[in-house]
Amino acid sequence: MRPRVHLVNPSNVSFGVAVITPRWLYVLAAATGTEWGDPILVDESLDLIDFSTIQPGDVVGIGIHTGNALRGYDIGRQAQEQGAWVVYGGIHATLFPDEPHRYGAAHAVVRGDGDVIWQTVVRDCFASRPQRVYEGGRVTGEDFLPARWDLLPAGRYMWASVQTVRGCPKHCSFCSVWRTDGQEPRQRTVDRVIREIVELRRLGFRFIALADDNFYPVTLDDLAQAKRRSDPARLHELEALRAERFALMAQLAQLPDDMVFYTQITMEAAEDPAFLDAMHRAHIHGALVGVEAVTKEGLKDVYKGFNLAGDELVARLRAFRRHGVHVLGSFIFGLPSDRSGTFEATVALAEKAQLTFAQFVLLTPFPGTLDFEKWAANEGGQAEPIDGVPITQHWLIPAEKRPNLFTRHPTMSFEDIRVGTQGAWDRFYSWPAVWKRSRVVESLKARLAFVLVSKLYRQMYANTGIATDSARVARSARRARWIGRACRRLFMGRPMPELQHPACETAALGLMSR
Ligand code: B12
Ligand code: SF4
Repeated sequence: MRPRVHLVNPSNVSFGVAVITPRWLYVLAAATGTEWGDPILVDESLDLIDFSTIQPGDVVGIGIHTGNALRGYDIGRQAQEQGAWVVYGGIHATLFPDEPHRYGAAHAVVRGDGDVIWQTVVRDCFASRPQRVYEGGRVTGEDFLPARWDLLPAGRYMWASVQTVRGCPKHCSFCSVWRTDGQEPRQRTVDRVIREIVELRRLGFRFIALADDNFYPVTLDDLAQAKRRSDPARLHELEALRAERFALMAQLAQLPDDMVFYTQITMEAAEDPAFLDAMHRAHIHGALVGVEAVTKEGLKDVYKGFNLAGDELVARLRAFRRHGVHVLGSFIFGLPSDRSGTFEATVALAEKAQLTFAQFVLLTPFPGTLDFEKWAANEGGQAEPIDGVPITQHWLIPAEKRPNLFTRHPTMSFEDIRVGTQGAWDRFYSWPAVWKRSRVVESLKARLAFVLVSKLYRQMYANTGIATDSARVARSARRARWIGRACRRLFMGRPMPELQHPACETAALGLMSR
């Protein structure tokens, strides 16, 4: 039989359905080309891999972030036993290119973007001469490949994901994006983004997550600073990036009215009413805003001085809602300045700021971040190893033994923080609170859908991530699977194979004139 290419998205928990498509899987599928037939795609957040599909001589590409690296290594070792060529990529492999060789039976590791380099890697493997490490680099916005959506399994995902920009100019201490993806925004060509979205809407996807690092890479303040510094070249560059964002939103606005986009954005967009209005017209009805902390001290802890605290914070968050953009506020617990009252105060602020959704995550020193470096150099290095694994390599500790929190807190115990965090989820997603918030939509059916989605979100992200007790995790995964199945239909629209858009016409004309 002809050797095949497999691409695997590892996961410790399979829900049977998933909220968002793992975009890398479908982008790498496009990068594979068709010379070796269509690649076989496995997303373990749906179903576990079946190793019997792997034949000797096949290529198995595994994408890992820090949280799923250990499962990825397990898959790699088993794939190698089947006689396959094993290749790793993704943010974790980019940060630690030696690790997959040591623990995951890697033949090769790709650092950076896979779009351009992947075919070379596959060809080298099939020729039995893979290199130890390949540098995929940071490809330009024009070179980002559109995903192979024709390979999507039907009815398994609620949201598709399309990327419009990579890189973020900020430098938050808990985030590795600005270091791995760079601080210079790489924006994709507008027509290419729209063509992918039209393809997805034709398939029936109404809900699309814009898998961007930061949808608002140029702030009004950046423009003012460039003007003040009398830096015309920089000013021109920034204005061009901003104009491109508006051009994209103008095209998104021409899509059917039933479409809903969701993105990730910094809070500064709240000061830019023209941008927020353009987002609303573009059907971008939701955005994850990294609020992180509700006090000035907390913001200083995470180098996020550009956020506001207290009542000013409430006013900024409400501005999104006033302009028709619902906010999923993201908060971090376990910061050095947090105290026992922080949990209640954060939920109270989230409610006052009229957030539609919220997530409360535990401070985790992810590698590649400033926080990690500081932590590893200080307390992390002194902590007792678990199962012989130093805590500074926490991702290599088996999931059931892995602590949920790593950073020692000056006044609270790990358990205090875990319980406080669980309490924040419980309070924000209690039945009465969710029912009250469901007023954001009108019909009874939509309100019920809102309730289901809120509960699903909570089961998937809170209980499976924070609970220390494995029975509770398993129960939550079961509930999420059940709610997920019930929700799935709510998200799909009527397929629109006839859908047209000016961006698609331009593409067709381009093809005819070639
Ligand atoms: C969209 C997104 C999400 C979405 C959707 C996730 C999904 N299902 O796809 C949501 C909101 C659900 C999410 C959740 C989380 N996310 Co997230 N997410 C992102 C984001 C912004 C974009 C990812 C994306 O789709 N990019 C587009 C694709 C095409 O790019 P890519 O994945 O980088 O893949 C390219 C290369 O890496 C490479 N590549 C990737 N895999 C492979 C494999 C092979 C074989 C090869 C050759 C190449 C290759 O080629 C690809 C094409 O160029 C990234 C930021 C980032 N810059 O990566 C964070 C990011 C991946 N998330 C992160 C985190 C921490 C999380 C959460 C843990 C947050 C939380 N506390 O709950 C959860 C974990 C969820 C989970 N269990 O997976 C971190 C990971 C850090 C780390 N060291 O691992 C990132 C980097 C953001 C950050 N702030 O640091 N996330
Ligand atoms: S957390 Fe968000 S704003 Fe901060 S550097 Fe990362 S992507 Fe940029």
